[in-house]
Amino acid sequence: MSDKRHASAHHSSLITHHFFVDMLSQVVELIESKQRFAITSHIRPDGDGLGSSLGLYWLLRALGKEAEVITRDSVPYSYRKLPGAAHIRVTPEVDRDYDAVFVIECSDITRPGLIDLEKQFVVNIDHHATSALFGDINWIDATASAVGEMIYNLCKAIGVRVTKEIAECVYTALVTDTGSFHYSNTTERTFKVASELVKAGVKPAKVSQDVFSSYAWSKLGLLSQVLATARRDPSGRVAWMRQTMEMQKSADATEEDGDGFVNYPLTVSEVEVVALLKETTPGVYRTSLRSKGDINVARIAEKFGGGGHRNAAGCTLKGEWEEAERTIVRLLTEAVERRNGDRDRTEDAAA
Ligand SMILES: [Mn+2]
Repeated sequence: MSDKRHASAHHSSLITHHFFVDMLSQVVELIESKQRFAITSHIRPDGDGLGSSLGLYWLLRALGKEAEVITRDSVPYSYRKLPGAAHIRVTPEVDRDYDAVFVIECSDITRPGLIDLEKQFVVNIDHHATSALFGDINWIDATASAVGEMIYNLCKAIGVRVTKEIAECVYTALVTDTGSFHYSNTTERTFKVASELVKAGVKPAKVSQDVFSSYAWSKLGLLSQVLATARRDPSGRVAWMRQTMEMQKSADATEEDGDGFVNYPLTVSEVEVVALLKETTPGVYRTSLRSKGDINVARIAEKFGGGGHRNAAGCTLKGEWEEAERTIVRLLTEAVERRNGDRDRTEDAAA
C-alpha cells in the first residue's frame, strides 16, 4: 500500500517536472535558432508585465538577438525608470515581421490589444494556470510567483549571466506581483531568486522608491475624494467605493493615478471584500473587485463578462450609481455569507 502510494507520487512529480522542463526547452531552442523577436504584455501593463518583458529584452540582447518590446499602452510613470523602458515602442498593431513574438502574462491572445498579433509565431509565457494555451509554444509555470521568476529561470537555462539590467527588471516584477512579498504567492523560491538579484546589483530600496514612491500630487487629490466615498455593510466585511469622472477632472488626475485605490479598504482588519466602481462614461463603471482568503471574486466578475483571479478581478457594470452598487454589494455579501456558512458547517462536522 505504502509502496504503491510512493510510486504514484513519484510518477506524478516526474510528469509535472518533465512537462515544465519540456516547455522551457522549446523556448530555449527557439531563442537559440531564431534572430528577430518582439515581446509584448497586456494592456495597462503592470510591474510583472513590464519587468518581465524588459528582463527578456535584455536577455535576448545579451545573446546578440534583435529584440524590441511593443505595447499598446504607454509605460506608467512608476515604471519609467526600468532599464530599457525608454526603448519600448507603443503601437496599436504588430506592424513588423518577427521570427516570434513573446506574449507575457496574458490570459488570451486579445489581452495585449495588438492588431494582427495572431498572424505571428506566438510564445505564451505565463504563471497563471488559467491561461488559455493560445501560443504556438506555451510555457506556463503556475508555481512561479511572477513571470519575472520564470525569466530568471530562463537566464539560467540558456546560460545568460544575470546582468544588473536584467536583475532590476526581474526584481521589479517580483516585488510588484507579490505585493512587496506580502501575498500568498510569495514562496521560499521567491526569496531565493530575490536574493540572487540583489547579489547581481539590485538595490531594493531604490527599486521600491522608483515604483512605490513616484506618484504625482494629483493621485493624492483623487485618492482623498475616492476614500471619502467608502461605505461598508452592517457586518463590516463588505466595503465599496466610487470614483466619478468629476473627481478625476477636479483632481486633474490621469488614468493611472487611480491604480491601486481598491486595495485600501482591505487594510481594515474585518473587511474581506471590496468593490471600486469607476465611472468611465456616464452610466458605465469599470469595477475592480478584491478579496482576502478563499472568497472568489473572479466568479462574481464572470457574471458580468469580466474575469480575473480568486482575490483580484474586474468587470464592467452599467446603469444608475445606486443600482449598480446595490447589485454588486448584494453578490459580494452573498459570497461572504456563503463562505462563512461553509466554515460553520466544517466546524459542526469537526465537533
Ligand atoms: Mn504576474
